[in-house]
Amino acid sequence: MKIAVVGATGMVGTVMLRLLEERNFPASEILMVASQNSVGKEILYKNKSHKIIGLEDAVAAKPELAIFSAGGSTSLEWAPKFAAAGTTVIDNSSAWRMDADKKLIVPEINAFKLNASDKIIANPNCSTIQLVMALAPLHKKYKMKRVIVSTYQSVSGTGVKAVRQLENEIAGIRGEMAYPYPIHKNALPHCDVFEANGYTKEEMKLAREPQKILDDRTFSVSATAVRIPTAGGHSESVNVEFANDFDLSEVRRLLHETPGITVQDNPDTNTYPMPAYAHDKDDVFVGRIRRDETQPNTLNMWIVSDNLRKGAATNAIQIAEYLVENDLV
Ligand code: 11C
Repeated sequence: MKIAVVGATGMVGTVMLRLLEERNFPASEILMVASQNSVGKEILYKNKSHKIIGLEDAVAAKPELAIFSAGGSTSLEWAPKFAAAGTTVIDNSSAWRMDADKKLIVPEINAFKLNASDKIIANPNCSTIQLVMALAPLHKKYKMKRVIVSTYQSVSGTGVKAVRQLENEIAGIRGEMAYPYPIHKNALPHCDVFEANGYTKEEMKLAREPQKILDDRTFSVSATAVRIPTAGGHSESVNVEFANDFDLSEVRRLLHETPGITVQDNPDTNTYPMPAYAHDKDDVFVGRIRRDETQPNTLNMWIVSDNLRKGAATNAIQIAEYLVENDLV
């Protein structure tokens, strides 16, 4: 199997290569693909040096699979070209997620929908993935009506420029700004661009993507997305109103039994999910599970996950693994 990693030099691309190696992905050949100014440079993979190639050469090489993390405009232009050459594309950008003809996949929830004719498959937004991972088993059992989520998002979600901004501010160095304000000792209620309705694009992803992944438009999600000066992962405070009542110990059991979820929930020992712990792990961590005492059938919880792993690279590679294991590429 020949695979291409498009955006191999980026933050997600770098994690992707590390994971492909860690998980021993069955690739006989790996094409490192990046923008023109990186072409010709070398990347180390499995102790071997690989020359970076451009998109045109990568399409011509006809890999069976291409995993994209190169931004929306690159995906819009190039994913169809790869697909036309017979390559199955797994795309980590927002370009195709809400396209009615493309599937939006979190493997633990809806990989069963994939078939060999899916040539462009969308990977959801990072803050969506960790949210739906925890919501899916509870929705199945108690039926969600409304979700209110507030996020506390890592600077790594914005990219390398934002990570550098935080590092520079901590070190007292004046440098390039990824955000309109300092992020050190600050919290910005502003992830991605604002839309006409006053919400940010990130907030609207959280509102729309879960309905598509869970294939259900009977529940709604209202989101406030906040950038905080952390680097290890995204955190979410989540309030869920269900149609049916629940038992807290059953909620914990359902989450505990869900592959990909680790419950960390013991106030007696100060046990709860944190980005410093979730960093570099693949699971979604859930804790602070408690009843909302202000209204019936309503739950509060706290969800944390490494946004570059399960929120991006791990989820994309799990999709690739599913395609390979089920002979869909
Ligand atoms: C953030 N969620 O943390 C974004 C990063 O749509 O894939 C990923 C953007 C996307 O700002």
